[in-house]
Amino acid sequence: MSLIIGLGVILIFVILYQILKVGRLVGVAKGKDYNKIGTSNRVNAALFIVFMVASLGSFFWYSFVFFSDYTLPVASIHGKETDGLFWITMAVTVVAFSIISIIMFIFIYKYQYDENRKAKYFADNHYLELAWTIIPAIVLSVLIFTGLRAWNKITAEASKDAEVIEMIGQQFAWTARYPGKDKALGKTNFQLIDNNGNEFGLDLSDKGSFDDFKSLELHLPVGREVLLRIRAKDVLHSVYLPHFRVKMDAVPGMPTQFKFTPTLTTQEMRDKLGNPNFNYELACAEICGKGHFSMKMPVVVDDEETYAKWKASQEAWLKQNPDYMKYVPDNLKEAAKVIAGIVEEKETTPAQTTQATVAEAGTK
Ligand SMILES: [Cu+2]
Repeated sequence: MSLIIGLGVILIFVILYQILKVGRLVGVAKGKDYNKIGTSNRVNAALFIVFMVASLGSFFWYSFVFFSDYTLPVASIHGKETDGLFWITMAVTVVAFSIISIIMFIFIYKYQYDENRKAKYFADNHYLELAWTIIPAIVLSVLIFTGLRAWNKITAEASKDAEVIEMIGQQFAWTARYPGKDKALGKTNFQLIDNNGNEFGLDLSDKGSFDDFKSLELHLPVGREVLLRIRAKDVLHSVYLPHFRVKMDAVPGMPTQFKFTPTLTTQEMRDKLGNPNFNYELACAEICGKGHFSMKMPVVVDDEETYAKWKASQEAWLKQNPDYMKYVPDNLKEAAKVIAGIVEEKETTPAQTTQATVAEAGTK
C-alpha cells in the first residue's frame, strides 16, 4: 500500500513538472524573454536579509529567555568544570556561527545578479589562507587540550575511600548493588546469573558477596566521592545522571565506570529550586528497546548520617534469597549467616519461616 502511495506522489510531481515545462514553452512561443531579470531578484535578495534577521533574532531570543528551561542546575564537583568547558565551546561556536551567517546573507544581498557587474578573478591570497587556517587551529587546540585535561581528571582512578556502587542495566530497569559493611563488592560471574534470584550473578564462594545488597533506588552520600561500576546484562544502556553531569554507557561484557562527587542533597536542591517535589533521577540514555522510555531510577542524595542509616536498614541479598545458602562453601556457611545478618534475626518473628529454609538448605 505504501509503495503505491509513494509511486502516486512521484507521479504527481512528474506531472506538475511537465505542466510547468509546457507553460514555459508556450511562453517562449509567445515571445516572452526568460533571460531578463525582473523585480523578483531584488525581492528574493531582500527576503534573505529578512530571513537572517528573523532567524538569528529568534535564536538569541529563545536562547536567553528560555535559558532556565533547558539548563539544569549542577550538583557535582566535576559538573561545574565540564559546564564551564561547555559554555566556552558554546561561546566560540555561537560567535563563529553568527559571523558566518551574517556575512553569508549580506553577501547574497550585496552580490545579487547585476547585468553590469563582472566577477573579479584572483588566483589566491596567502594572508587569507593563513588566517583561516591558523586562527581555527589555535582555537580548536585550546578547546581540545582543556577538554582533555578535564577528561583525564574525571576518568582518573577513584580515591580509596570512594563509595563503590554497582549499576546494572537490563531491559528495562536499573538495579544497584551496594557492597555492604565490608565496603567491597563481592565477585560476580555472568554464568551464575539465573532467573530465580541471582540477577547479579553473585559468586557465593567469595566472602565479599555475603553482605552485598540490592536497591531499586540509588542512594548517594553528599560531599563524598562515588564510584559507579557499570555493567549491562543484555544490550547497550547508558547511565545518565543529568544533574551530576554523569553519563556513561553500560556495555554487555565490558564493565565501565564513572566517579563523581555529589555536592547538593535532594533537600538542598529542593530548597534551591523552590520545588518541594523535586527528585533526582537516573535515566537510560541509550535507545535500548521498546521499553527504553520507562528505564529510569529514582536517585536520593543524603547527608552522611541519613545515608549511613539507610544503608544499615537494608537487608543483604543473601538474607533475602536464603535458598542460595547452598552455594556457600561449607567452611564459610557460619560466617555467611553472620555477615548477611541472618543469624541475628533469629528472635524476630517474620524471619522464622525463611530461617527454617536456610537451616534446611544449610544442612543439605
Ligand atoms: Cu536502557
